[in-house]
Formats: sequence, C-alpha cells, structure tokens
Amino acid sequence: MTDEDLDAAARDILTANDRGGYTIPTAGLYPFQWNWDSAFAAWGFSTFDADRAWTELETLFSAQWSTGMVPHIVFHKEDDGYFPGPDVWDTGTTPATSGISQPPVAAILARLIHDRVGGTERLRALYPKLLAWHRWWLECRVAHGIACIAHPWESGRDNCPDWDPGMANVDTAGVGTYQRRDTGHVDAAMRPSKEDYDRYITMVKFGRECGWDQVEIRDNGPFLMGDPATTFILIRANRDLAAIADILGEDSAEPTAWADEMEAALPWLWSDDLQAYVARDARTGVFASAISSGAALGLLAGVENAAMEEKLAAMWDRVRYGIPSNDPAAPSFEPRRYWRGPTWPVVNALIAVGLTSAGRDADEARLRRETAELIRQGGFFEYFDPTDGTACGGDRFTWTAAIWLAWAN
Ligand code: 9YW
Repeated sequence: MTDEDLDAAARDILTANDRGGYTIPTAGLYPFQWNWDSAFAAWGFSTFDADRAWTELETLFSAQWSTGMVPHIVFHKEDDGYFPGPDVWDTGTTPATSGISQPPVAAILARLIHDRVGGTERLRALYPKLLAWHRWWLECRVAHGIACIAHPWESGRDNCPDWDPGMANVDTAGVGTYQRRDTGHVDAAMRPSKEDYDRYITMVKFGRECGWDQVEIRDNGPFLMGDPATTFILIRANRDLAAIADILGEDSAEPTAWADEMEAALPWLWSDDLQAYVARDARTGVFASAISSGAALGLLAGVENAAMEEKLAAMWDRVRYGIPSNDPAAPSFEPRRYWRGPTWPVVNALIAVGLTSAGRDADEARLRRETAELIRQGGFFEYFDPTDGTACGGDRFTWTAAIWLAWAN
C-alpha cells in the first residue's frame, strides 16, 4: 500500500467507526464513546472534515456531569459486548456513563484542531466546559499537588506497572463473580490478567456504593496514585486553555495559575532512585519500580530534566519501534501485554507534540518515522510490540487511524 492508500484507509476507518456524532474506538472490543480516544479522533477528522471534528468533541462534552467531570466512557447505545457496562457502573446519568474520567487531552487537541482548521465559535462554546472539567480535576483528583488517578482506567494506561504498588493494596474479597468480554475479542495473553480485573471491579464497586461521591473516592477509595502522565497532560492542557482564552478574549489567569501550581508540586513525583518522574502511591508514598512512557510526556508540560532525558533515551534505544510503555530493562516488561511494554501510536503522537514544543526536531522525526513504519507494516492496530513490530490488540482502531492522518504520515 502507498501512503495515499493508507490515508484513504484511515479516513475509511474513522468514517466506519462513526456511530453518528461520535466514534467508537474499534468495533467489537470497544463499542462506546471513550473520552481521550474521541479527542484524538477529532484531530484525525480535522484533516478532512472540520465540522465533524468539532462535533466529536461536542458529543463528548454533552455527557459532561454537572460536577464538571467528563466521563471515561459514554454509553450512548446499548451493547452487551463490553464489560463493565452501564448497569455495573450505575451512575444514574443521562446518557449513561462510567463513573471515572480519563486524561484531559481535549484542550490540547482542541487547540491543535483550531490551529489547523479554525472554528473559533465552536471553540468558544467548548471553552467553559473545558474549564469546568479542569476545575473538577483540581477539586476531586489532586493530592500532594499532583493529578492522581482513582482507577487505573482513569490513566488510560490500564495495566501499566506504574499502578502495581496501588493495585497490590486493593482487597478483592468482595468482588463477586462477573463475566469478562474483552478476552472474547482479542488474545487473553495480550490483555490485563484476572487479578487486575478483580481489582478494577472492586474499585467500581466502591464508587457505585458511595453514589459516585468523587471526593470520597479520592480520600477513602481502594486506590489513588499520582500519575506523571496525567499530571503533565493537565499542566499542558491548562497552558493550552490559557492560550485558547487569549484567542477568545477571555481571562487566562485561572488556567495559568492551575498550571503553575501543579508544576510547583512536581518534586513529589521525583524518584531519586530512578532519576525520573515516576508514578507514586498517594496513600503510602511508594514509587513504581520502573520508568514508563508517562515520564516521556514531561516535555509536553515544558518540563526538561537532563538526568531523566538520559534515562528516557536509553529506554527508547532498547527497542526498535517507538517509545515503549514500560522500560524493557525492567523485570515487569512484557512486549505484547497491553500497557506493560508495547508501544502505542497514540501515545507516541502525544509525546511528539512535546518534542516539537521543546524544539527536539530530530527526535520527533525519528518517533514519527518509527510509528509510521509500524502502521505501514502492520496496519491500524491498537498497539505494537516495540521489539519486533508485531501488531497487537484491536484492528481498524480509530485513534491509530487518526494519528496517522494528523501526525504520522
Ligand atoms: C479497557 C479505548 C480504551 C482506551 C484506554 C485503553 C483501553 C479500556 O481502551 O481501556 O476496557 O481496558 O487502555 O486507554 O481509552 O480505546
């Protein structure tokens, strides 16, 4: 296939995964609207359909809670192919949604989309909603000054070893029985384990039983970890929101102050042992045992640290394709198991936004070349083995197609 054929195939995937105003990540495995997937889908649409790009974000924000939270899944239509579905979350919202959020990338992508295709009035309508969501993060997910996640799914990097310290303390005694659906769609060896799922569902149960009281979840839930990736994303998203405020003639003071405050709290995530920003249990203070692709998002937030960059360069050099989700030198590295080693084109695209901001053009070009190579060889899969390029997970994946169009090609 030529790159022009791949462009057409990518557009076809976005169009085929369109369920009317929103896209699903991939048919079968993920049949609903996912939060950060949609923001990347919008970026992809902006390369050929500006109106559809804005609609994707608008549909996502139509499910925003009155508290400002934008949920990680919106269950627009019923589909029993996914677990846990709306009855398990039981949030009582219309539309039905999950009860947690996902990395707040929407402001970052909204700014990039506006740069590409304009649409100032659509951006103006989104602005207060973005601001409310970012405020929700501060009110409900900050501890030690850092953006924390109350569930591994909230990080978007589900079974990453980053979460192992917090996961180890989740008591699954009351989890009960349930039927997973994911392993019916893709190879179980590439998915999170049963122990992981027992803990995931235990956390959902806690949320449901406290009526999705998000402060209670933060303060007393079974799991809370400081996430370098979400922290860097939120800092960048607030800086982009401030830039959006300037475009719109709004006051940028609030998002600027939020970004500055979180940046000042970053030392809490610094591991002297690993010489990097590392996920850390907000309850026990225990650090994760390896660096991950989360640290590589530092440049997105304008955080430059020579010692960490050296570590990240070594991590990248240990594989052939893209930034691995977990350090190949770590005992926990598994090159094909979801977030425990594989490289994710969508994360590479986000890291590249940071590399560009930092003026690291040669590294950005290398990351783009390696990511494009994976897609040319293997197609629009969910993620890839970074050592040999094997395509893994779901096929015809929306965000892989989107980043091909918006960045990798
Ligand atoms: C799950 C849809 C989502 C992504 C996440 C990814 C996975 C859902 O799929 O989570 O059930 O495990 O980890 O980042 O948004 O693509």
